[in-house]
Amino acid sequence: MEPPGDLAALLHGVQALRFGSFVLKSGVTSPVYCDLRVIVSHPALLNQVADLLYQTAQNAGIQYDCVCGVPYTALPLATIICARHQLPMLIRRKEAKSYGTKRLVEGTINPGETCLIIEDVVTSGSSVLETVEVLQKEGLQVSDAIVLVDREQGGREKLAERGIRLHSVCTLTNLLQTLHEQEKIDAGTVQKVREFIRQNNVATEQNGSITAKKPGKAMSYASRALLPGTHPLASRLLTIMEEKGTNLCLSADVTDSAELLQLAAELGPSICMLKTHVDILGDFTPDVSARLRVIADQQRFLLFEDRKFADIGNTVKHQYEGGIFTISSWADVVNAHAVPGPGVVRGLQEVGAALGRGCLVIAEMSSQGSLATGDYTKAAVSMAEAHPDFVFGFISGGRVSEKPEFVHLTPGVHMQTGADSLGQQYHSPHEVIVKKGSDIIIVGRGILSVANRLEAAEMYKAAGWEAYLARLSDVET
Ligand code: S5P
Repeated sequence: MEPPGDLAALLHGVQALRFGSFVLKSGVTSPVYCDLRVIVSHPALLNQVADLLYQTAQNAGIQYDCVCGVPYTALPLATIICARHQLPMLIRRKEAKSYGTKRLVEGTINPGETCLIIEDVVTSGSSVLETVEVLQKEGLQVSDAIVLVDREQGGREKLAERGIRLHSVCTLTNLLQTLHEQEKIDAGTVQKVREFIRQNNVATEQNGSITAKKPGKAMSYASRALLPGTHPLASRLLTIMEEKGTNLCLSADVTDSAELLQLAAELGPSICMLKTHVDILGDFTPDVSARLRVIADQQRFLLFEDRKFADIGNTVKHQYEGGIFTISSWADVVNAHAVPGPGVVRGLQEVGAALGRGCLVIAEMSSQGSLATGDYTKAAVSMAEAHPDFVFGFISGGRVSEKPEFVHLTPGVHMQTGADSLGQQYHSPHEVIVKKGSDIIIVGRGILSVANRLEAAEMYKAAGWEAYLARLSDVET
């Protein structure tokens, strides 16, 4: 949801957002100060902010039983939301009473229920986490927090590492942009604040440059999205994954266009990517890819045409751009075999780079007897890493590159491990994500051959995500 254009001006107008020089609790001097305590004196704005927070939760499709505001600024906001929408509320005490019940949470707690967190501003995420921990100790489930302003200083990643998704109405960057457009702040201020955000990120190292603290295996998708070397398409993908809570790519290997479009629409919320083989459709027309594009944009997933280009650069250029499929006009992602050498990537890049597309290099294959092993795999990885402006990841059995900017996608995933009659070999989501360190599970028949495909997709989504969270918390690595 886009925040209304006047939100920035209103917050600035009541001095909830100020620019200058402020010494923060931590002792650091900040060029921006964002504190919403003052909005209780402005009832219309208070209501508007509460509405925006509620709408953000609705738009994200979050299911919850009760609401808790992080004390104290978000308490009136949570109160308005709960009163207006008839939702039970919980109040977290900052200190337990020294007399009486000594409770840390007021209100009726029903263990097992899901509680939504409301917050005004997130910087490091620590205030949200404190509240989450108190609620979890009471037996409540907490997986989502809604915030008005994300200061983009690493709080989102910190929370994600603890299994909490942060949904923000707007970011400090959004507010800066709007105020600059409205000529309320000058370019120098925008620059100073941007630099401050960059230098003061809890998800980065002390020297202020955004670098990976740990290799890709233990970093969150969200923090990898922020690395300076991450391809913009990979950033988008990693952000979608974190926001939707899914690392599932559906391999939509069907031969009928209507069925493909129906799958995209119905399973869209469960996936971060839809993989196609458009050349197996018996009734392909350009209208099919156009419609697929609309669904992908609406439902926020990427389109991956699994064309596996494997020819000289000049030929793959034509195959990518032309023919009846005009793949580059609609597919975000394509893949290439390394066998022709780097010319295949360069040819594809000539067509795709300007369109903002990206490519995966096939470093390993899931099929029995595959020749893509050992030195071939190493050479494929080097080829990919040498073209970071276009190649953003791999098709592989597990993690083949130590660079956290690169994304690994693994096919041959099924709850029932084993093989099919033609040499496909299957591993479980847990094995692929936790043991092999891949990022995305590609599932075809595990979902397509089940009567209730949506239910199966949700099951793979949950299994993939659970494995990712286990990897983050280093549980079973
Ligand atoms: O090594 C590979 C690479 C790919 S992209 N092994 C694969 O199976 N694939 C593709 O993943 C394959 O073309 C198919 O579309 C999908 C696996 O389908 P499933 O039904 O076996 O899950």
